[in-house]
Amino acid sequence: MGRRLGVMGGTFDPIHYGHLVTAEEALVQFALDSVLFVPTGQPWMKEGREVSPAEHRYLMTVIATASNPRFSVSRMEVDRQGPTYTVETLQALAEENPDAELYFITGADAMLEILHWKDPEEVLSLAHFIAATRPGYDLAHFEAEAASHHPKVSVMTIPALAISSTDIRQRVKEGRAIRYLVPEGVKSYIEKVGLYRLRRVGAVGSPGPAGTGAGERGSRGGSASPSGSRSSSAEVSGSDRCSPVAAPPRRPRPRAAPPPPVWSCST
Ligand code: DND
Repeated sequence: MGRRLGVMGGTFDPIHYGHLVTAEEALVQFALDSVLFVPTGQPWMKEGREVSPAEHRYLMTVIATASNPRFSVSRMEVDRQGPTYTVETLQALAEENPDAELYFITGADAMLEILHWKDPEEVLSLAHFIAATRPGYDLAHFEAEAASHHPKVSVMTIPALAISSTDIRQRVKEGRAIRYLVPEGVKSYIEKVGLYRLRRVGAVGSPGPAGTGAGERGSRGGSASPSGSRSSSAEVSGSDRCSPVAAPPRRPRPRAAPPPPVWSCST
């Protein structure tokens, strides 16, 4: 029997314990040999939304999976030019691993979107799909959708972890705790690089398969050093890029305090 290779695709902005539990459950429940995490390069379906640079998302995924010998991370989508399409990833993985059966792991809700992905029939022909549902998930809703009936789609129940990347980003922005939602190393990386704290500047266009509209913002914008010591102008606007400049003149008022400095960020 060939190897059973799990493929966990995601934007991972940031990766969290919900993603890791899902991959581990798939490994055990579907007797997979290993799981390959594949962070997206330019997730075209998130267009119009700011997405952190691919290099940061890739590094956080490496950090999060480092302690599990059966998890590894691919740069394939990060290094590929243009919008990220799963069909191209699965084609490349099938070619590189001719002895392996591919199992694409995804949340059930994301699974239902698959008919809107690029070349959905081809995607479904290249891999088995494991759709993860949490206890209490409305299975009737899932089963009512056409994609769930495909012979290559299986449902997997996982422990409920109401964690989302959206919530984590919001928490960081508001200075709230994210400990125990993400691995400690990912938390440290977010703090060190300053992700999610400030609004990023710059935009990268990424049309969808039908060439739809403007792309996501800043998904690949510049490369980050692995040490995270410096970010490019299209990434996080750190304090090293900001300096006080003279405040605009104000009408003098009796006993008025001096005007505060205005911060200007070079881009
Ligand atoms: P997301 O942006 O949803 O990733 O992307 C998932 C995959 O779909 C990626 O590989 C994309 O390239 C692919 N995709 C999307 C759209 C179009 C196309 C391809 C195309 O080819 O045209 P997230 O980082 O948000 O989440 C990663 C996975 O983890 C998802 O499957 C999500 O449902 C799941 N997840 C959870 N599972 C369990 N518990 C939680 C979860 N939070 C997210 N708490």
